Amino acid sequence: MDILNHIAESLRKGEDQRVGTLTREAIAAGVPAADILQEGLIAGMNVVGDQFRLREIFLPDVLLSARAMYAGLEPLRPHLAKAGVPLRGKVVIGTIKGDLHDIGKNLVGIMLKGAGFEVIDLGHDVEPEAFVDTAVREGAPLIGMSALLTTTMSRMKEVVALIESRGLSGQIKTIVGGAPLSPEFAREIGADDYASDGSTAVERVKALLGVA
Ligand code: B12
Repeated sequence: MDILNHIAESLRKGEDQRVGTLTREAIAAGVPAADILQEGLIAGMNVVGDQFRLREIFLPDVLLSARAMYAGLEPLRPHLAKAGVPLRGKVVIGTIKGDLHDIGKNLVGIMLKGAGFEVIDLGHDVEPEAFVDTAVREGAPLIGMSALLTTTMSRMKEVVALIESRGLSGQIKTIVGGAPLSPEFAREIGADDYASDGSTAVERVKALLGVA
């Protein structure tokens, strides 16, 4: 079994220390960070998601795998975020109210930082007002929202509505993401854009803010 399969398998089993060690070994062996992320960590988490849906595993198992994901992301972080890129603008990100899933949102934050954006991360379970208040206070032209639950994704439209009701349309743009979302959903709630993964998010944010 190659090292990326080992990482995926250890993440699935929730072995956080092993995932951290294997990730460091893969980095030292020169495996590209993007491959470690996609074919190791995310591949393992996808299996966890499928097993959880089929009720083959339960919430405590998913929590252990989430902890293992973070153990792998930690050494990977500086390699995903390239150093020395000039600042390109501020982005406020967070996971919407009621939703505690933050792995994907954190990955998007890492990728945006790596591309030279200043990222203000409000964490998870974020009130719609907090997104808009922070963007106004910080002078950030973009809000990125994440949702992993079909029950919380609809709350994103409250942020879009707040931007409109405060007369900030055009000044503050929005981009949304998370596994249950789609470009159609983004259009439906009036968000400016949608991205399905971290690297697409970087491209879409650059386009929205008109930076090269
Ligand atoms: C890990 C996990 C958890 C962990 C979360 C730990 C953490 N700190 O995040 C824990 C154990 C806490 C958890 C809890 C729950 N979970 Co959960 N969880 C998952 C799981 C297995 C993986 C999610 C993940 O991290 N994926 C990996 C990341 C990298 O992918 P991602 O989040 O999709 O992010 C990428 C893109 O979507 C995009 N993206 C994400 N955010 C953003 C934001 C922007 C701005 C942009 C542009 C892009 C973008 O880029 C990211 C990077 O590529 C999913 C299954 C799945 N396949 O999604 C279930 C899943 C999301 N959970 C589910 C459920 C039901 C729950 C619970 C309700 C369970 C319960 N009975 O209590 C609770 C909810 C708690 C709450 N209030 O939020 C369901 C949701 C079903 C639904 N229809 O809504 C899923 C789909 C599992 C399933 N198959 O049933 N969960």
